[in-house]
Amino acid sequence: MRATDPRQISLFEPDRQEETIGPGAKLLPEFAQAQADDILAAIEAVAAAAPFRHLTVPSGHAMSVAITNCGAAGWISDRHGYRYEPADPDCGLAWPAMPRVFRDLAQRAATASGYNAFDPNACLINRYVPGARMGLHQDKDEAILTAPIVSVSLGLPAIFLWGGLARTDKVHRLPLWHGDVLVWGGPSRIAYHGVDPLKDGDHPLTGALRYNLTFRRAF
Ligand code: MD3
Ligand code: FE
Repeated sequence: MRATDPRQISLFEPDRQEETIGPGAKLLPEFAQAQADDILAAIEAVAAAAPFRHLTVPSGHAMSVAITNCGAAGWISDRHGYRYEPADPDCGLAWPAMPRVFRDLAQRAATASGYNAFDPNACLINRYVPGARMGLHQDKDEAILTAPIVSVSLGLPAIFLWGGLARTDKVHRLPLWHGDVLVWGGPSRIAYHGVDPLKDGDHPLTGALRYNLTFRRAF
């Protein structure tokens, strides 16, 4: 069994190389590790102003993943659909500003993947507890689909699922560990993707949690 076999997920990452995983999509293993403490502290500060919440999707179900946002725009969902909003609907105030450590990391990752001058104005923060998952979906609520999405994983590892441009395309499984960064641009920007139910575990920095940050140009 290879060290990266998704059935063999361990708390700590094996050695991996930077890898193009699809057209315009790149894995930067451990790219965010050195900033992890600062990023986790900044997540706490964002969540103090805009608490994590379980949004309702149009079907009426609550997401198992809890979310919050920072930046000029925040992604939300309710009975009526999905959209970006300049203010937190729970309190009516603007979302917290995007911390500099977030923006700098997202821009460095984009540049390292060949996307210069990435200027994200939205950062969606997902928080997973064991059992939480994200079904296969496309990210198409952004007005500008030419900008990449930069994703940062922290804490417990997860199995990321990604398929093609059709829901029925073959789904690949990719383990993501603490500090891993993915950059999705070009044709891969609208690929179907999701996350398997999180396995239980105890990470030294996050306990039984996984965080994922996605940096987007919303409008
Ligand atoms: C591929 N988040 O927030 S990150 C999401 O781990 C989301 O929480 C997952 O899907 C998570 O929308 C996956 C990797 C990712 C993020 C956005 C993408 C992959 C993507 C957009 C287009 C294609
Ligand atoms: Fe997504």
